[in-house]
Amino acid sequence: MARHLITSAIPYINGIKHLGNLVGSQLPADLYARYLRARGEEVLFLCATDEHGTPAELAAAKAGKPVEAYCAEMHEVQAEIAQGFGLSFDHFGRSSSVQNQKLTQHFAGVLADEGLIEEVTEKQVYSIADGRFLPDRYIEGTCPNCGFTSARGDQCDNCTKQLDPVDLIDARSTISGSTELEMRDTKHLFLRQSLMKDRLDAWINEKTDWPVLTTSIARKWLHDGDGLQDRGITRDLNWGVPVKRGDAEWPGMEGKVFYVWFDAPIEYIACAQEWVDAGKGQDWERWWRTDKGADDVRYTQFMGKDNVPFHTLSFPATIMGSNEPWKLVDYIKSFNYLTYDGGQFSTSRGRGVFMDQALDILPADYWRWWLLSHAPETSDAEFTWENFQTSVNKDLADVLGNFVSRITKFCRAKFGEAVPEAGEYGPAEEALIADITARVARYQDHMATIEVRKSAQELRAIWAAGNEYLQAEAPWTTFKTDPDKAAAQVRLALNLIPLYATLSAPFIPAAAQSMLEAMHVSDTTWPDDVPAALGQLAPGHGFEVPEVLFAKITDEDREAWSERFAGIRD
Ligand code: B3M
Ligand code: ZN
Repeated sequence: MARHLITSAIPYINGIKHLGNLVGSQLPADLYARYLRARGEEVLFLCATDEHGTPAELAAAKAGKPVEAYCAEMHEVQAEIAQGFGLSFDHFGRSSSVQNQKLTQHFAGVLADEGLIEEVTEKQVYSIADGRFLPDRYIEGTCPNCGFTSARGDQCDNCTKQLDPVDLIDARSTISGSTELEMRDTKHLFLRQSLMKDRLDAWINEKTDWPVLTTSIARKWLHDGDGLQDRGITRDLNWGVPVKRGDAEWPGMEGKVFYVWFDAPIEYIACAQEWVDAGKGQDWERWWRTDKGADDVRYTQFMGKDNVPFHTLSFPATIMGSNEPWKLVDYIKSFNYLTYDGGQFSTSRGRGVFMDQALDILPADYWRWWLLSHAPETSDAEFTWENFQTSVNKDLADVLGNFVSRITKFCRAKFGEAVPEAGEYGPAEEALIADITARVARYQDHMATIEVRKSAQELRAIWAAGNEYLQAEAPWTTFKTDPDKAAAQVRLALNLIPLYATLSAPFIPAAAQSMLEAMHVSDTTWPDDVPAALGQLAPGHGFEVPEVLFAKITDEDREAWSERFAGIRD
């Protein structure tokens, strides 16, 4: 049996993520982790906050807080929301951890020893008043193209023209407002990725089972234009992992930090160390070192398409270039974008529904179901309130919720709150069992290959099969002429509830738990043998009619929410 290492792209620390971020990485990763655990596989599921870089510094400054304090606070906020969504990380780490700092410095040192680091001197804007180099986002001025007075060093937000800081008229520091800026020489480290082009190319070519979205992006970066470029991995910033060569100082690099995209993926490894250091696990090396058992690990990464180049090229270049026995990713599941009501979700502009707001208005399962059943796998997907209302009401309330409520209530009314004993199964029951058995096999195939939408479709069909059976066999009618036959129909239908709960738990864990509790079932063993699982509730087994599992979304709700979320968040 393989062991499964699963990581989700680690969300930036600067603010709460929107539903588009969630469906592109953390949520499908959670679906897969929950499924594999349910199948009895050993899983290590890791995520963390991505805490370095200018966005973190800027967000902290905006919040009027020291960056360390800001990150510590936002980490807690994100951890709590992740829990609210039922994201079942084994550990939710922090890229600013000591473990990641040491490991990042280690990799830089080893890469330098391997001849893969080049020191490059370049010119950059220096602010005399602030006593520091300014990254592009810290420089503002008047756009030479349109006259907009708050154009950034890299781009004008008004006319979208790409800029160079030297193009700006009356350029000033956004930190102090000072216009005393000059170009100064600064030294940076470059990772010589270009030397590893052939190795990376050969490695990507082996990955014939990867999503086309993943490999096409990797190939584009490998072959388009000038091909794979060497990449600056250091920055003139205060906040980040200090540049060191292993444990040693790096002459000429004092006061500089590693670029956030260099240390962020290394956090996948450091996070496993954090997991051990937090007392939650025993041995991180058996997950990450191929000389310590990680050869048995199947490693799957989840991310949005914008993150693919860093995971197919840059991070593998770090791992391969080290020539140390680190585990490389086995499968990269990437996603397109989710759009919001005809436009983009946007963190910087506060457009769309954010994770905290979503949990404010409805339980996590409603969102989990909609997002996963509409996952942007083969193309971008659009969130609209109409579509959300329709899916929730149809799939969750009318199909699954209604099935559970109808059959438990009918049984209570006619036979009491225990599984009835009388009657035998006939051809209709055998047909339903055969149909569900075949569908469960397909569902498992889709889940194993992380076909998220297809899995959701098959699960919905499994729920619908129960409803159709009840509709066709109508135990409430049968009962009038043949109560024993009705008892057998009810017995089978009641047995579908714990089966549905176990199959559905990766998608809707809280509702699945309520279903099991109502049926007085604590055994969540996967139904490897569907016909046997459908005999799980023996005659006489007690149950309760559960509370309404899913409330319908009314037209008034939908209108109120679509209005509330039409604008932008402050
Ligand atoms: N934080 C970007 C993002 O949240 C970035 C991912 C890092 S994965 C190592 O989309
Ligand atoms: Zn402009």
